[in-house]
Amino acid sequence: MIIRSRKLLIAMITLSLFVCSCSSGTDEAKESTASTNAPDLTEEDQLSGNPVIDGWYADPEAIIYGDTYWIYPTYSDEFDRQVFMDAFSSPDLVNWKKHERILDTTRITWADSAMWAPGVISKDDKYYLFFAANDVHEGEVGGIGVSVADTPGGPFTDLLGKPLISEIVNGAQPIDQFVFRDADSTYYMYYGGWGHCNVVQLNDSFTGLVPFDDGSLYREITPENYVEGPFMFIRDGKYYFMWSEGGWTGPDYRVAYAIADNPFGPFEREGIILQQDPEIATGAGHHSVLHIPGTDEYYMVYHRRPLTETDRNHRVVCIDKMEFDGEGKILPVKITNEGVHARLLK
Ligand code: FUB
Repeated sequence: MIIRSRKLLIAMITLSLFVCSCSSGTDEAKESTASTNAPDLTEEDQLSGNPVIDGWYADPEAIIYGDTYWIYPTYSDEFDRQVFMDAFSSPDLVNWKKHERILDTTRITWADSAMWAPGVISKDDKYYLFFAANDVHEGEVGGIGVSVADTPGGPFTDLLGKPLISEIVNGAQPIDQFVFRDADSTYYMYYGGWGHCNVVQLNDSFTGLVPFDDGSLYREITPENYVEGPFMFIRDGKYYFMWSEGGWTGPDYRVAYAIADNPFGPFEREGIILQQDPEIATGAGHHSVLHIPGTDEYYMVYHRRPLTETDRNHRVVCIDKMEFDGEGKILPVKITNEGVHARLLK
């Protein structure tokens, strides 16, 4: 269990003040006095800190299952070492538990590397994890797969025994899938790298695609500047479509968005809402959005690169508040070292 809290920080400050003002007594006694004297902060005063989880991880997909937050990230390492996925769960956004190897290539026979960007959703008491594998190019084996489990922490097993999408359609590499449940319970999947984004409709069992009215299976919806990492949510009946721009290996990777009346757009670019801050971190992008049901509270969960790092894989998962103005436009997210306050779901 990783624990970071403002309470602990204040206790440490109190301890150092106490140490400075005392000329006698054992270290043990000082410590115990310090913690007894720490202000009695409520749970909400605890802060997550950023990064919220330890280790090199990227492309976080955050979701709420019951009274628990989950983060499913890419393990950020060289492609040939990306042969598994871990997940993280938390009751409050502050204390996170690691679930190791919820999915790995021993259970996905056609995948051998580059397991990227989980897209997760639950349906009919099952938990689904869509993933990309093999960094697939034309004519190669790989692409977007579907795995399923009985619990959010897995183990996830291959639903199809082969990729759901392996071909390059409309120039989109089959990676970075996001599964979206529309208001009418239709399931769509947005996906695509290499600067192109497609949407497909999933069948009821997630084993195949449903043709659109015109008979096509794939519809390109690429907005201006789109590179990869699509995400969609509905607020007040409007469709918010978000994506990453720039190169994921560089400092100016960022997130932009559009608002539409329907899941197919057109998606007119509103502007950038997440980017690097020279005081905090670079390469902030490939995000997901957490919404607390029944409230107007939103969080952006994303990856970024610490200022000390230039290695492309040295990416960490962070969380910050996301807010709207009175007209429903998303305000630029301030990336922080503090993260967010504890937020129980119960
Ligand atoms: O983590 C591997 C790739 O990097 C993802 O698929 C892209 O979105 C980028 O974040």
